[in-house]
Amino acid sequence: MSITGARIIVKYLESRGVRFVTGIPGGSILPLYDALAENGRVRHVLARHEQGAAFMAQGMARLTGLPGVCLATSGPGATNLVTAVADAHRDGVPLVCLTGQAPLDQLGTEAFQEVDIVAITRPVTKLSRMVRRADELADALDEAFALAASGRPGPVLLDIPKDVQLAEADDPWTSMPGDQTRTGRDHRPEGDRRMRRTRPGGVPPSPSGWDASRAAAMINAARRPVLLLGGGAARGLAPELARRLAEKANLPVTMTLMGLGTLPAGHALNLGMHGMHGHPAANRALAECDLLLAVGNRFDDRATGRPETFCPKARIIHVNLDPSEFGRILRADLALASDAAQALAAFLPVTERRERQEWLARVNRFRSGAPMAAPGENAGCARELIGRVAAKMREDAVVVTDVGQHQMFVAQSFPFRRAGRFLTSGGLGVMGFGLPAAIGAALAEPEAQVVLFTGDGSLKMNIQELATLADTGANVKVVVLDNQGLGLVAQQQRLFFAGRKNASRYARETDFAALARAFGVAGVDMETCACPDAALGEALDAPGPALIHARVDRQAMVFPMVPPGASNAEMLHGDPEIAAPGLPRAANMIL
Ligand SMILES: Cc1ncc(C[n+]2csc(CCOP(=O)(O)OP(=O)(O)O)c2C)c(N)n1
Ligand SMILES: [Mg+2]
Repeated sequence: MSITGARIIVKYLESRGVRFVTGIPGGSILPLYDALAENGRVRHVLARHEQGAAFMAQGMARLTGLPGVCLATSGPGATNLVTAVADAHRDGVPLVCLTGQAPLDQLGTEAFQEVDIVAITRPVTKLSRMVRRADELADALDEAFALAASGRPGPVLLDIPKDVQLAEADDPWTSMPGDQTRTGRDHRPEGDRRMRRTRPGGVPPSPSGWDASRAAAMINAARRPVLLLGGGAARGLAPELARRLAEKANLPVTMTLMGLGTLPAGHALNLGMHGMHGHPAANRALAECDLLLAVGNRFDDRATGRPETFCPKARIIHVNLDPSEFGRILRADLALASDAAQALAAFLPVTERRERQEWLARVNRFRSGAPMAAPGENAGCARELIGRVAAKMREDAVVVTDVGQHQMFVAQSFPFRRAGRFLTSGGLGVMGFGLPAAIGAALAEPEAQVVLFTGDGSLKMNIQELATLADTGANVKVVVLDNQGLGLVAQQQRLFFAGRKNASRYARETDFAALARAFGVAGVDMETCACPDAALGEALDAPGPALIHARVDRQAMVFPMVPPGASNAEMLHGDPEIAAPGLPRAANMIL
């Protein structure tokens, strides 16, 4: 029996257990949309911009660990995906993008909405390819899903000309009766179906090629060790194993932005985030440690500062699933290519119990000596509002941010209690990530409490998705920390460009609560309501979407801060002129 290429795609998605696809239709992908409508079992979420669609799919993928799927038409639809695809590539998020393309016989003729999206996305995908025959679609999809989820996850793009979607091919599910993987899959329960077609490449490589005892000997011999956890350690069993290893060997723990939540806030060994806006205690511990066990991280410059001054006294063990990360920024003494959980499980039995009282006492002194709040921060500050929201959230809430000062305030002060439930654009730092990612997360897990902390600049980058939020009724609470401008930019201008705030302040205020209502989302303005705290509580508790507009200090800056290009030891604790007038700048630096 033969079916169209478009039907093969939809049947494949269904058989794989894909519950949602996101996207916007257009001429060259209409056959696929028609097949989706005919099938009716894979739900399509209509975004208002393809970047929004891709970030929604990312939100689903970041929360569940399963590949998110987004669709776009050829030309502008496809190019609108690119920023979110690059973001998925940088943060290791499994994403499958399916784009329509001009018919095969028009390729290269500058046909209407023809663009070489395969070439455009090649540097920011694990694989980007055109599928030229309907009978290759099932295998191409197999490869795309396996590759997106295997090793270090990432995005894959399949470009599918319109005539390939319309062409007939043998039904891969009935034409290969001897092949178990393609027979009768539609009738199996979803969970059983989901990974059925994943090839062996989907299984993380076993650490059998290396010996955990060498790493354990280094950990055992260390007097001042630190365990550093990145985003790769935030999934599956890794957080629990990391906690057990840290407790057994008394390793103080620091996390990257992507790793936050892996060890719960408040844990005695938790030093918080390190790096540019990290906790001074974490940066000091790294400056003094004699052994760094780094798991699932990639030594991003925002985390390491000037690399040659990072952990200057330490031997370094680097565990990463992707060997191409080794030596890119720092040369480790021992580099182990492994999934985080497998490596931690291998270290645990061979790592010895140690008290390390002197080191822990020293690290605790760092912690009590350097508060996170900058001198002069007032009660109307972002940090305080984040704390109030956090106090009203469940422990398993999903926290999403955009990019800017508000993101760093959240990273510094939200008490993350669960691993894998903090969604933020780390490596690429994309303003506009937050709203669509939060919608995706809420759709993937409808029972979850999802809160988005966004900035007035970032929200405007994908504000059109408020309409999608209203359509879907997804349970997202949008908290806008409005400082009337591009706060993080203004901060750098103030600190490093003699205060010349060019193009970082908005002339007019936006009435975000009214805007939300215009889109069909409940809007609360904290300034105009009689009892702001009660209004905040009510908005957070009410089911379904809501936007909370809060004004925050326009002058506030995020401290501590390592100036770009400086060493993590050169942390500023406050604006020298504001926080400590008259003092030389060096007095505000640690070490
Ligand atoms: C798409 C994109 N464009 C520009 C930037 C550069 N940038 C980083 S933070 C920032 C300001 C963000 O403003 P807002 O969302 O209001 O956050 P705030 O810093 O004010 O809290 C800008 C422009 C970026 N990260 N992403
Ligand atoms: Mg702002």
